[in-house]
Amino acid sequence: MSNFLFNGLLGKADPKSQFAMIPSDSGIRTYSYQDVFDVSARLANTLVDLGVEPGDRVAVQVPKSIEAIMLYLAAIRAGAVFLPLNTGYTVSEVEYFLNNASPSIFICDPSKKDDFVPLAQKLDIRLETLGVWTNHEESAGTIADLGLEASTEFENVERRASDLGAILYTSGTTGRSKGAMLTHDNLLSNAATLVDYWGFSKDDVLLHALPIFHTHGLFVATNTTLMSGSSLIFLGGFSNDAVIEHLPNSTVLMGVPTFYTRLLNDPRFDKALVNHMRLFISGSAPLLAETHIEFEELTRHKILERYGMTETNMSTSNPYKGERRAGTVGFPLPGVNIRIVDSESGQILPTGEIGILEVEGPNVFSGYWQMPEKTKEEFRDDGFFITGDLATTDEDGYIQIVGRSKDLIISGGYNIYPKELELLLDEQDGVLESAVIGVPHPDFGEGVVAILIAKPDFDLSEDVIMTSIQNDIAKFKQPKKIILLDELPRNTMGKVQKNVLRDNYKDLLKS
Ligand code: MLC
Ligand code: AMP
Repeated sequence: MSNFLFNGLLGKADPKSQFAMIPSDSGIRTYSYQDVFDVSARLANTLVDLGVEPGDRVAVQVPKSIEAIMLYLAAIRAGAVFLPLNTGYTVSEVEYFLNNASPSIFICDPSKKDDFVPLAQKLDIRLETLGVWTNHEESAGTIADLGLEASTEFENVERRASDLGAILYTSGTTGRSKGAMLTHDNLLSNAATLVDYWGFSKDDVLLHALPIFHTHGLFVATNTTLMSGSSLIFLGGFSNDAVIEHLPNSTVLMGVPTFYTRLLNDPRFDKALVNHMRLFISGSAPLLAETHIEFEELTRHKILERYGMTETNMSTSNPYKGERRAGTVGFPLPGVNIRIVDSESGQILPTGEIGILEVEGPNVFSGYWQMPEKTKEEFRDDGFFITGDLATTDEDGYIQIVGRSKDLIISGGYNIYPKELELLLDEQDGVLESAVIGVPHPDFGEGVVAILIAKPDFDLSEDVIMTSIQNDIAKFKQPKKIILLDELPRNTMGKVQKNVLRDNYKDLLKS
């Protein structure tokens, strides 16, 4: 039967071609496209046997593995909605997502199963596990074990373009995360556009070092590979050692800016290592023009910067063939409409002025899961999505992202909404109020700093606060530094002046 996304991604795949090479401490495994069909069918059968029905959410928080990618494809084949969660989220953060999305199954890391049993019982959600497969003698979790016994034949559940394929949660300015609903067409149309725009062919080998619970590593990197019939070198995560070891056998690297700044700081990373490379792509956070220039000076490669968002997939890109301009995110992708408007009036602004970037096209999501009001607020009546990013265009039409109207910190490509951390800090013993800001960080671009005001007669300490929040919020969202002040700077309206705080502490994390 026709399954819009699965057929679109794999309809032309050559079963004999290699899909992935997976290096690990226990050796190298390979996956052919035939394995992709077989393993995703086994896991789809397993999901169905466990009671997953079309439209059900399949929530997963599992370590990065090629089987986790197969689980994504299996959920799609079974007509379900894939819901990946950041592996850094704590049990209490996961509780919110499971409560909100009410999946029929939650698949976690085998080593964390005990932590989740009470939660799964409380919410009445089936709990299964999937780990990294390192050794055929050992279990890689219940889903993998069941999959081994399941058939490699699976009749895909019919899904149309407008059916939901995935929900990815993005934090919100109010502190509440929202589930972005992505349709089969959102994902497939964007993959098709990127394959074409970036010149992917079956000869490409993409070095995959990104996490696979976000748009970048899951959809941009993986869907383009599948759709072009190319292959992956699939790393468990980013490290200079692994990337430098595998670059010689790769043709494309996709990364967040931190990948590039880390590589530039490594004396082993030089022109000879990457002479053969076809393409370096950066996104998810601003790539400093100086990083772009330094990279070009060292390697003669111009990093191709693109811009996207969970809600919109990829919206703009520097050209593959034309000039890639440092400090810009290029042009709207084919089929994507972009406009820059005045935030108050919604009027389109003349070239060169700074306004809010709005997007419309087949790439744009269909709304926030069970939040019709929030969805309405973030769309214009004519269907344009209000990104909250501040942008301008130069005289040649290159778009520059110059800031954000939303109170958001992007650290190493991960989004952190200050409100979420402020709400948690305000609950801590002795805290009167807090303000959370992002300041320049040499490795992550921006780093989180929390400014706290103590209640009268309370002595706050950075250590005590850090210890008391550690089980409630993912490590990457925790402050890199806490500052204790007597009061927060406020304007005449009483609003906290975060710009003053950002300026006062701009050098705090620099070294
Ligand atoms: C790790 N830490 C971070 C962090 N990553 N802190 C803040 N921000 C981050 N991004 C914490 C660790 O827990 C650790 O804490 C300390 O910082 C040092 O960690 P590390 O070992 O140096 O980090 P590492 O594991 O190497 O990870 C860094 C990274 C990773 C950059 C490789 O963060 C990463 O893979 N980022 C990619 C994110 C991504 O894929 N974003 C796409 C979103 S989609 P301690 O105290 O234990 O030492 C999207 C749409 C689009 O945005 O357009 O693409
Ligand atoms: P997320 O919600 O995790 O998908 O993050 C999306 C946000 O990342 C966007 O709204 C932008 O603020 C930011 N972003 C993505 N790509 C870029 C880029 N190339 N330059 C600047 N910001 C970017």
